[in-house]
Amino acid sequence: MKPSEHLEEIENFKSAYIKKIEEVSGEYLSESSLLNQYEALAELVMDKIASQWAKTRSQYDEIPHKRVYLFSIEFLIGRLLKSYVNSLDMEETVKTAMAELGLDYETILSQETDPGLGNGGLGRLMACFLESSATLGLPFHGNGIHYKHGLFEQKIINGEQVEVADNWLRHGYPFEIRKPNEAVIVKFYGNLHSEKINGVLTFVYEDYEPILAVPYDIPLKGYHNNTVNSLRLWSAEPIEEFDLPSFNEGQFLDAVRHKSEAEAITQILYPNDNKFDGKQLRLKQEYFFVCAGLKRMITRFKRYNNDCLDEFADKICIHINDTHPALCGPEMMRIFMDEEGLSWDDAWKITVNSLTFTNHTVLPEALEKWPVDMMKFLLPRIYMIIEEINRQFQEELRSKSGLNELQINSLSIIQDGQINMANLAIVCCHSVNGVAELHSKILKEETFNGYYKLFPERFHSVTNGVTPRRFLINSNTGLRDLITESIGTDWLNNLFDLEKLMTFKNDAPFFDRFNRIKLDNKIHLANYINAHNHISVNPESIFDIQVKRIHEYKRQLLNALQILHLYNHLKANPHIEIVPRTFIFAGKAAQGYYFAKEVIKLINAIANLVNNDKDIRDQIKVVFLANFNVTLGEIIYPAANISEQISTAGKEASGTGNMKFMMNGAITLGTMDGANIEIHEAVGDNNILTFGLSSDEVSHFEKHGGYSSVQIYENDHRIQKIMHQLIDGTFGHLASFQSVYDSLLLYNDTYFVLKDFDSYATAQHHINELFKDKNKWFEMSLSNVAYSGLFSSDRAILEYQKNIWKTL
Ligand code: Z15
Repeated sequence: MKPSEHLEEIENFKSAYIKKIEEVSGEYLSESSLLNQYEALAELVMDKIASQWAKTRSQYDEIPHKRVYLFSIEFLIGRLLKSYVNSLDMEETVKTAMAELGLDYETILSQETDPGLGNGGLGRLMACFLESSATLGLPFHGNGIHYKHGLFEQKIINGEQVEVADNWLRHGYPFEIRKPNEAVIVKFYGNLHSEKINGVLTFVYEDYEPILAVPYDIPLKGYHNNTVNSLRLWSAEPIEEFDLPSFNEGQFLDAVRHKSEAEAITQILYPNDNKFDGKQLRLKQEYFFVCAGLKRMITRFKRYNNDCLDEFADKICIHINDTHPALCGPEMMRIFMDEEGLSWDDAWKITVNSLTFTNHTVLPEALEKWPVDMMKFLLPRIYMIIEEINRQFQEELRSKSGLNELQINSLSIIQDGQINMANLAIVCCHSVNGVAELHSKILKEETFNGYYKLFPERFHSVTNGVTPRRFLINSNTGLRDLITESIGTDWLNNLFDLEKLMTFKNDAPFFDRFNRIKLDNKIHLANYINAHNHISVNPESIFDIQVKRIHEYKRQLLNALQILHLYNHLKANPHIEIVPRTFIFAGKAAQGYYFAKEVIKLINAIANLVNNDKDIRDQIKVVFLANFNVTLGEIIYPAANISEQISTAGKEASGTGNMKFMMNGAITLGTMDGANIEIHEAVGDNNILTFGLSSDEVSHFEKHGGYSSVQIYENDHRIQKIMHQLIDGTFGHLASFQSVYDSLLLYNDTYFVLKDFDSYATAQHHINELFKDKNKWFEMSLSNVAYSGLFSSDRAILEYQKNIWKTL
C-alpha cells in the first residue's frame, strides 16, 4: 500500500468508527463509554469479516472440496478482536486511527470477554486447529455447545481458590450470529415400539421430549487471506414459547418446567479436565450437539447432492475430538436408517468411512463409561443401535478373528453394565490417533492394544501443534518484529523458516535486542503481577513458570516442594548467592477436586513464607496468578525463561503449553513425557533440561504395585525436612497439609513426586549455573524459537489432511 493510500484508509476508518459509535450508543464519541467504544470497534471489524464470510461460503459451494467437521464439546477460542484486526492486516490502521481519535487501543481491546468454553488443552487445541485451517484456506468447521456459562472465574482469597460464575454473554457477544431458521429438534427420553408400516418393520419413537437446538455461528478468519470458516455452537431452547396467561395452573407449571429443563442442557460447561463425571445432564449435552450438528449437515449435504447420500463419505469427514462426541456413530446410523431409509449395511459403510477419532488421554479416570440404564432411559433408540453395533462386531470377531470368548469380551463396547465410549469410537471410526509419539505408542501397546491387533491400519499419530499467530505473532510483537527484520516475512507462512534465526547466534546486536525484548516482556508481566498480586518481582530474575490446569499428574506439587527445599537451603546457608528466581504459577482446579485445591493452598502458603522472609533477600519470589485463561497466557508465555513441563512420564498425552513457551524462547524443564520428547528431539540435548523416570520405568513400577516412597524419605534429609514442614505449623498453626503428606507417604506417592525429587532438584540447580553464562543461555533460548516450526498447528493440520482425512 502506498503511504497516501494508507493515510486515506486511516481517515476512512476514523469516520466509519465515529459513525459506528453513534449507532451503538446514540452518543457522540466524546460522551461514549469504554464499553461502547469497544462494541463499535468490534462491530466495524465484524462488518468487514462478514462480507468475506459470505464469499467463502459461496466459493466452497462452487468448488466442492472434502469438508471436515470437527465435533468437540469444548472450544477455547480466546479473545477475537485483535486476531481479526491482525488477520485483516489492519493493525497499523486501527492503532493509528484510535490514537488519532484520542483512544487507547489496548484498553479498548481489554474490554472483550474471553469466552471460557473449554477447560484446558483439549478445547484450546480445537481453537488452534480452526485458526490454522482457516489460515491454510481449508473448508473446516467446528461444531460444539453454546454454553451460557463457561468455565468459572477463579479468585484467590486467603490463599484459596474461590469460584465465581462466568457470564461471558453479560453484555452480549458481538462476534456471533444467531440462526433461528436453522434450528433443529433433538429428542430425549420416551419409548420405542416396533410396528409394521407398509409391510416394513419400523421403530416408532413416542412420548419423547423434544428440545429446540438453535445454532450461533462465529466466524474464524484466516491470517492474511480471504478465508472465513465457521464455528457453530448449539443452544438449547424450549420447543415453543407457550401463551402463558391462557394456561391453567397445571399447564403453566409444566410449561415453566419444560422451559428450564430445556435451557439447562446448555447452561454450563462441566469444569473437569481429564476426568469423567457421569452426570446425566452431561450425556444430554453430548447427544444434543451431536444430533443437532449431524442433522443440519446431512440436510445441507442432501440439498447440494440431489438428495443422494452415496458420496457422503467422499465429501465429508466428521472428526470426533475425544469420546465426548462418540455418539456420532450411532446417531449417524439412526439418521441414515430411520430418517433416510438406508439399510444397516449401507448406513454402516458411510458411517465408518466418514468418521475419525482422536484420543487425548490414557488416564483411566478420564475414560468415559456411561451406565447402560442411563443411556437406555435417555436415548432408547441410540442404545438399541449401540447394542446392535456391538452384537455385529462380536459376531464378526467370532467368525473371523480366531479370538476366544474372553478376548472377545475384553473388546466389547458394553461391559459390566457400562458403555465404553472409547471402544464405541474405535469400532465406529476408520482412524484413531494419539496426540504425540509416546502417547500414540501407549495407545497401541497398552490402552487399546486389543484393537490395535485387530485393526493396525486404523492407528495413527499426529503430534499436537499451536497457532503461531496467537501465541507468537500477535502476543510477542517485539520478537515478531525482530524476526521479520532478521529473516524476512516467509516465516509467517512457514514456521520452519525460523531455523534461519540460527545464523544470528553470534550476532551481537541481535543478541542485545533479543535479550531486551525478553526483558520488556518480563517487565510487562512484572507490572501485571504488581497490579494483581501486590508482589514486586525482579524482572532480571529467572522467570520460572508453570501454568496449566492443577492436576496431580501434572505435579505442581513437585515444583512447590522443590521451592520449599530451596528456601530451606538458603535459610541454612545465609551466605549463598543464587541467581534471583521468580516462580510463577497459574491454573484452575476443578471445583470438586480437593487435592488440587490443597496444592493451590500450599503454593500460596509457600509464597507467603518465602516472599516475606527478610533472610531470603528477594532471591526467590513465588507468585500464584489468579484466573488463568487464554488472555493471561498471552501475557505469560512471552515473559518466560523456564517452562515447567514436569508431569509423571506417560501421563501427559502431549501438552501444548510446552509448545507456546518454546516458541517464545523459554527453555523447557521437563520429563520425557508427551510432546516434551519431540521438543527434546527438535532442539537437541543442549537446549532443554530433562529429568526423572521414563514412562517405561513408571509403568514398570506401576505393574509391580508402585515404589516405596518411605524408603526415599528415610534416605533423604531434604525430603524429611519438607515433609515435616507440611504438618508442623511452618505455615501457621492452622495451616496443615496432612492430606498432601499422606498422599506422599501413606498412600505411596502415586505420581512419583518423591521418586523424581532428587533428579528435579539437580536440574533446577543446573539452571542456576546455566543462566549465569549469558551467551550460552541466549543460544539455548534462540534455539528454542528457531526449532519451534514443527509445533505449529499448520503442520499438525497438514498431517491430519494427508494421513487421516485424506483431503490432500
Ligand atoms: C484435556 O484437556 C486433555 C485431554 C483430555 O482427555 C481431556 Cl478430557 C481434557 C488434554 C491432554 O491432557 C493434553 O496432554 C493434550 O495436550 C491436550 O488434551 C490436547 O490434545
